[in-house]
Amino acid sequence: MTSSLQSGRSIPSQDVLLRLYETMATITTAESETVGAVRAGRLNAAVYPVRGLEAVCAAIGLALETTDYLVSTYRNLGDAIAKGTSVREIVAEAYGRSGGTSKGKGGPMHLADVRNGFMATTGIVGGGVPIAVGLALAAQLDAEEQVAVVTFGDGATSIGAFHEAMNMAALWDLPVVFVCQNNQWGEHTALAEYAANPVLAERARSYGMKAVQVDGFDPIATVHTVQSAVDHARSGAGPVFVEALTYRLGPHSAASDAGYMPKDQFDAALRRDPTPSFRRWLAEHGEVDESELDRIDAAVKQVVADAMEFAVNSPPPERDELYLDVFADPTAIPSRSAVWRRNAR
Ligand SMILES: Cc1ncc(C[n+]2csc(CCOP(=O)(O)OP(=O)(O)O)c2C)c(N)n1
Ligand SMILES: [Mg+2]
Repeated sequence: MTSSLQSGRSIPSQDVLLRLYETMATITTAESETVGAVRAGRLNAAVYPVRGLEAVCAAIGLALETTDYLVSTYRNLGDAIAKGTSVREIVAEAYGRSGGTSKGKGGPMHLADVRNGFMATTGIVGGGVPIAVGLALAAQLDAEEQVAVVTFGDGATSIGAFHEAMNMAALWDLPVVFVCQNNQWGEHTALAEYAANPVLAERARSYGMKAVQVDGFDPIATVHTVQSAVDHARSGAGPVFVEALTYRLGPHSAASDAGYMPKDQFDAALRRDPTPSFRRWLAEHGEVDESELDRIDAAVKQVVADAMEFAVNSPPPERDELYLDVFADPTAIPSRSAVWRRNAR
């Protein structure tokens, strides 16, 4: 990676650099294993690759406390790892196994881990935005110093609920950070083909909130930007919109192809692939010893291999589990057939 990586910002401490690299490497490795399992037919689940988003996810993880809230999308592997959910539980959930975050009953598109403040993920594009605003409102009403962060794609900024939520957050100075993962694509449609104004941060500015763009392939710039956005929201100064400029380094979903993406554009983005580029930069600039990076890579490989094994060996949920965690008291809700039988008497 070039010197543009620093973007004129101060270089974080070695501890922060190492944590940043470790999280990014964990995301890249876990992604490669799970997507590989889908393609090999071993994992039958809706898995959405996060390649290209590693720095953005890791920066959010660094900026948040466990008690802070994070709401994500179907493209959630990196966010979940960065927020502190174990790779074991994430992969087991993808396999629909009892060792998963929701005992295998949610699946990868509905990953949630409330103990770690990873509150919800949804397959409804833009659906997480009002949920995060609600969490931020709760934090404000309770006078808690919590911040809610929500991640979503570029396409989500064209959804009505996004605009309703943005307006409310700005009006009430809610402690929420909107992180737009602008990967330049909404499924098979390029940003330039659906957005009259491709600067998505300007959509947020129109609601009177602070809005910034950052190179999401530059981990250090992203760490600085996300951290100051979280600090701003936590101080009570209102919401911030961060448009992280990235590129989708793969197909929309693990089961689809990427043939419609212009090859030159894709190759140019791949040359800036965040995790290997950051590794090279760390070693070349002497910020971290290469042997330390090797040690991290080996540990990460081990964590992911262990998670894959754990998931495959974890049993599916028992039948009795089906109605647990769904309603507060399943017996209080009559089934359709019970109501029909009663009415037929
Ligand atoms: C409300 C809604 N509309 C359409 C879809 C179908 N859909 C699934 S993913 C997707 C693309 C969204 O693009 P973007 O917000 O940029 O996120 P990305 O997938 O690029 O991360 C679409 C249109 C959906 N899931 N929900
Ligand atoms: Mg997108």
